[in-house]
Amino acid sequence: MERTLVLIKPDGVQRGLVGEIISRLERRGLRIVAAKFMQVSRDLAERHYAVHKGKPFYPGLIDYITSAPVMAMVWEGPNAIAAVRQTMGATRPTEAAPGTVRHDLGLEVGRNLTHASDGPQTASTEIDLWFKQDELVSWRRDLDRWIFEE
Ligand code: IDP
Ligand code: MG
Repeated sequence: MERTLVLIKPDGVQRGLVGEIISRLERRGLRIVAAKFMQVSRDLAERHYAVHKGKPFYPGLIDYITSAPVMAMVWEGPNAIAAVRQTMGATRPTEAAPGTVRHDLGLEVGRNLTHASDGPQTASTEIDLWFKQDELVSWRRDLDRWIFEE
């Protein structure tokens, strides 16, 4: 079972799309592990996006992610990292496939609604950056055997 960090960015929160995006992940069959509604500090934003430091869009990206609250979450499931990135769609909404969050709900790369970890190493680092161990809830759903082959 894989875990991945998901953020509903300030535009998703401001536009009232938190429920819609969570609903898509739930319906996909992924299981929520942690959630926290929070204002992101500049320090956390800079650590989260450290890999993009120096790129032209970096200052705008830090302003964007700190501009209003976000919904930070951890989701799990088989191949959860790839599954969540697939549900979110390509980084640029106009390149994202129809049916994805970014295609269906967005237009601009700088307002692309969500973040999702892009690999096992980043997922692990990002989950540790955003959540304490005791904020992660290990649990089972009665429905799991109808979603997970196990
Ligand atoms: P990802 O979120 O799909 O993993 P990354 O390439 O890791 O995409 O970029 C991180 C975030 O930076 C994007 O989600 C987007 O919000 C922002 N971003 C990336 N490229 C651009 C750009 O060219 N202009 C403005 N913002 C960008
Ligand atoms: Mg990324």
